[in-house]
Order: sequence, then structure tokens, then C-alpha cells
Amino acid sequence: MSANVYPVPDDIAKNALIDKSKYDAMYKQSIEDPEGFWGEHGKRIDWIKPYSTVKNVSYDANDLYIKWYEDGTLNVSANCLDRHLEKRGDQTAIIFEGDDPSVSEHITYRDLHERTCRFANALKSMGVGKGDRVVIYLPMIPEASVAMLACARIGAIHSIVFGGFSPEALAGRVEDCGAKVVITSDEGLRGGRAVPLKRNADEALSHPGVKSVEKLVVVKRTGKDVAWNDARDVWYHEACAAASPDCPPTEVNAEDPLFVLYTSGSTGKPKGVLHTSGGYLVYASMTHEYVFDYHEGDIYWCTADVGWVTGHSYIVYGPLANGATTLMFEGVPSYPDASRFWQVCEKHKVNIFYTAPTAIRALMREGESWVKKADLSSLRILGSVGEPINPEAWEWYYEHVGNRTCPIVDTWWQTETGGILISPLPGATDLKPGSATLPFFGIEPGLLDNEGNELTGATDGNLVIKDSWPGQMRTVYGDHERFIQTYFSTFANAYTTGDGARRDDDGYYWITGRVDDVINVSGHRMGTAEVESALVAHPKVAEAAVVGVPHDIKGQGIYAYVTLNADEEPTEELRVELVKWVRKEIGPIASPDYLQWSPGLPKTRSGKIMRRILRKIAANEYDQLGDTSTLADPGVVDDLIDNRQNR
Ligand code: 6R9
Repeated sequence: MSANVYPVPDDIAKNALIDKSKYDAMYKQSIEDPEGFWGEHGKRIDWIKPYSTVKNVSYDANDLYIKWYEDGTLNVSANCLDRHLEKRGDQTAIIFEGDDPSVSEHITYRDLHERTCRFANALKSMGVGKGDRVVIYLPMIPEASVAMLACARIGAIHSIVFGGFSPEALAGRVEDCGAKVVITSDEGLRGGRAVPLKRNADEALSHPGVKSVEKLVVVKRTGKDVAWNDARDVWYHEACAAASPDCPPTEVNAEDPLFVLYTSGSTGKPKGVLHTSGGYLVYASMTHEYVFDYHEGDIYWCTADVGWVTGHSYIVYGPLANGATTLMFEGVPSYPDASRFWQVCEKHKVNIFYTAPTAIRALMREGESWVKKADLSSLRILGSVGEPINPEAWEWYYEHVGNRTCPIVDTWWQTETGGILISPLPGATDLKPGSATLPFFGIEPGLLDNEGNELTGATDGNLVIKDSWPGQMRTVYGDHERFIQTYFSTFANAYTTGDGARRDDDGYYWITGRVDDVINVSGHRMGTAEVESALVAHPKVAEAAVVGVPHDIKGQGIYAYVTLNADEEPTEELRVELVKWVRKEIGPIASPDYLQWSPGLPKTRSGKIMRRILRKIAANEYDQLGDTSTLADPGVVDDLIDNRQNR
């Protein structure tokens, strides 16, 4: 824990939307009178039929329901587009910055509205209607935002699958949500390299389990020749050209689904996290405004991909609902060179910059000369998300990128939470490097011991949230029981986050990381069970155990222990083949950094793999293995230590 404290700078406090006393007053009201608080702030978006009730929630696992603004109706795309047309039709909604630094485009609200309406009509003509599922498998191009907004316009439910996921991973998600339409592009472009998205989509749709897809819409991005199925495939540009630019927004209920986003849990296959329309938009827009101290005219850039929840809430829905100018970046931080982020900040005069610790650490390693190449004087607020930020990276970001004048908002939240739950507010919160600091309005964190007793004062514990907020997920798509089991059965009457945290004497929260078998690689969430099941799906593998291992850049790396079938030889070729196999099964982000042959795994007599031991060996802390006496065969440990990969 870092001991440094950075007080709110005077000039920031003076102009901020929320200062210290306002934060205290609003936070108090939000906890004491959630109905009144959210009733008032729900009005920040436009409703077709206003709500008469605000909150209807029970956290009782035997009778669980979460409803906000439940009799209100609205349309999310009208809130992000139509309502801005009169005042800011000609203002830029999206700045697109291409992978190639010579490519950028400004898209006004009027233009984005027209593109959305055309594509919404195109989807309608393909038979997509309210409640139908549409999978979006696109690179970071404006069409991804258009596709999201077009679905929202007609009440269809989108599910974005990150463009880095493999055909197998895509197929699993398409199958689980029963998508009618999939949207992809001929290729993606990242760091100068083409990604064969259409080919991946073709392969995914040929899986025997995928039966629901009627149309595959293809955006022309690079112009590369692609295989074509006349009965199924449709060019995006042709469909839009043929469609009318006039598409009245469909009225949906506040509790109608807006999107499903798959995320990793500690067990089983990824869960379809379902978010609804009204509460989600209120929460995404409000957190975007206050956490980033967003002012009219600010240029705002979140470097996430729309394939992750951060892209949903803080590239598209939050900023657009607020009428902001949001930057979408197709490329990577290291292309053409390590100054790219900073060149983009200078080029577009970015005021608010939101990125992930893994990117900061990677750029920090390249040295600050890359930062100095660019004029960063437009920056006012910096943000961090995805994993704990180590104090060294925080200090570097603060000093070299922010010139010691920009507050850093370290925002803690999850796919499940829809928006930021714990974070500084730039004008209200003194900063401590490495701490996500204090809860947002309406958020009541608690720290529990493993028995579920609430701990008070400065302490470590399991982080729970004691009451609902409007942006909370509502269910796991198609599996409500799993929703209750995962989030509401471990501890009574609270939302279980799966994270551990420490609260200090000032009431600041320091997230210590996952308490379950979820690992966080470069800010991407992965269940160790997912990687294990990919490995054991290989015909030569008998058993596998996967743990996270500390990694300088990625935060955590993937360390796999693999037991081969009795007649198989552990060769270098096979090691390479297995790493490739996992890439193919899940995607490049799941590639094991280390793969160790393990003739046996440390198991208890009841057959449970003791991951604690595997984690220690992977981290080279094999002198601190603790008690190994409950192992069925303590001998396996010596072999694992002798053959460890991370030396
Ligand atoms: C938004 C997002 C969620 C998990 C979460 C936690 C970790 C995210 C963090 C953070 C410490 C932060 N996490 N932000 N840990 N400080 N500021 O990342 O969603 O992909 O669902 O991951 O990421 O462990 O539980 P998601």
C-alpha cells in the first residue's frame, strides 16, 4: 500500500461538477433515501412513459428480483441520438482513429443517427424484432457502435463477442444466446496485421450446435476477398443503402433487455450477463458524467474494446447518452510505435483519457521519451480500469502522462455491475495510488469474513455490495438459477463480487484481486476452468490445472500444468501444439505463458487439486508451500518444483 496522498487540485475542485461537500451530501442521501435519490436522477434520461415506481428489489436468494423504474418506457438509441439532434446535430459524436495513423473520421450526431436508422431498418428487413438476439463480432470501427445502437433502436438484444475470440468461442456464444443475425467484417486490422473475422465467423457458423443464425452481415473493412454464402451472407453497405433513413425508435420497458455480454466465472462455461435498458442507461450516463467530471465540449477517449463491458458503458452508452464526443481507436498502443496513445491524444486534443494498467505498464517499460514526443497539455482527467493498478505504474502515469496536474480515477467495477461502483471523483476525492477510494452514489460496500460476518473499521474481507443500484445485471441469460447461485448464495442479502478488498482508516477501498478461480490477464477476465477444459479437450491430455502467475506487464499470466495420457511423450513440439490449441479453442488472450509437464498433480485425498500449492510453485515461492500433509501423494510436489517453468 502506498502512503502517498494527492489532494484534489484547486483548479479541478473549482470547476468540478462534484466537490467534497456535494459528494458527502449526495452520498448520504443516496444511501438513506435510495427511492428519492434515484427517482430524481432517473430523470437525466428521456422517458417515453415516465416511471411511477423507482426501486423494487429483493436480495433474498429464495425470492430474488431486481427491478428499477419498472413501469417506465424508453428507447436507448433515442436517448443516445435523437434527443441531441436539435442542440448538437453537427457536433462530433464519434472520432474514429484508424489502426493506420493517417486514417481518422469525425462522425456527427446527425450522421450517426442516420447510419443507425438505416441499419436498424436493414435488421428489420432481415426479420429482426424486439427481443431477438444479434451477435456483433466486429473490430473497433464505427459500425460496431452503429450496430449496437441499431439493435437498441428496434428493441433487439445485442451480444458483442470480442474480435480476438476464436471461432469456437464465438460459436459457443452464438449458440447460447440463439442469435438470429451475426454481424462481422471481412477482416479486422490491428497493429498493421489483418485478422480474418469473416473466415472465423464462417467457421463458427458451421458448428453443428449453431442452428439459429439466418443472416451473416459483413462490413467491408479491408476489401479482402472472402468466401460467400449467397443464401446467408449480406453486405452491410448494400443493406444500409437499400434501407430507409427513417426509423422510429421502438418503445421498450425499462426492464426489457438491452444486451447480453459473456464473461468468465470461476466454474463452467462463460455466463451471459444480461443488462436491461432504463436503469443501465441512467447508471452508465451518470457515472460517466461524474466520475470523469465530463463537461460539455470535452473530448473523451476510452481505449477499451467494445467487446468488453468498458466499451459498452464508457465508449458507447454513457458518453453518447451525455452528448459527448467519444473516440474509438481501432489499433494497439504499440503501433506504429510506443508513442501512439500520446500521438492520438495530441492529434484529437483529448481531455479525458481512460485506459488499463496493463497498457500503462507496457508503455512505462518503453520509457518516458515516447510520452515526451507528444503535447499532452489538453489532458485534464486520467482513468484506469480492469485490474488493480500498482503504485509504481500509478505514479508513472500521474507524473509523465498527467504532468502531476491530472487526477487519476481508478475505477473499480465489473461486467455484472454495468458501471463504476468504487472510484474517486476528480473534484471530491483525495487520491492514494493503488486505491479505488470511495463508493459512487447509491453504492454500499461491505467487507465480510468467510462465514459472512460483516467486519467493521480498517480490515480485509470479501467485498460485497449490500443493496442494488440501477445498473446491476438482472440475470444470467437462460439460467436464472446460476445468477442466484453465483452472486447471492455465498453470503445472505448481499451481492457477492468475487473480489477481496481492504478498507483503510479513511474508509478507502483497496481491491486486492479475485478470491475465486478467476484470473485477470491484461485486464481480461478468464476462468482457470475454461483454459483447463480447453487443454483436456486435446486428445493427448489426461488432466490439466491452470493458475495465475504474477506477470510484469499483464498483471497475471497463465501457468498451465499438464498431465499427458500414459503413452504420450512430453516433447517441445507438443508443448507448442498445446499452446496453439488453447489459442484456437479460446483465443490468443488465453495462450498459456508457461506450460509445465506434470506427471501428477497435488491432490487431497478426496481428489481436489490444491491450487494454492500450484500457485506458489508457479510464482517461484516454493519455499512457502505451507502444509502439504493432506496431500494424497506429497511426492508429486518435488517433481513439480524441479521442473517449474518460471525460473
Ligand atoms: C470493468 C471490468 C472485473 C474484475 C473485477 C476485479 C477487476 C476491474 C478494477 C479491478 C482493481 C480496479 N478490476 N477494475 N481491480 N481495481 N480499478 O474490468 O469488468 O472484465 O468483468 O472484470 O476486474 O477483479 O472483479 P470485468
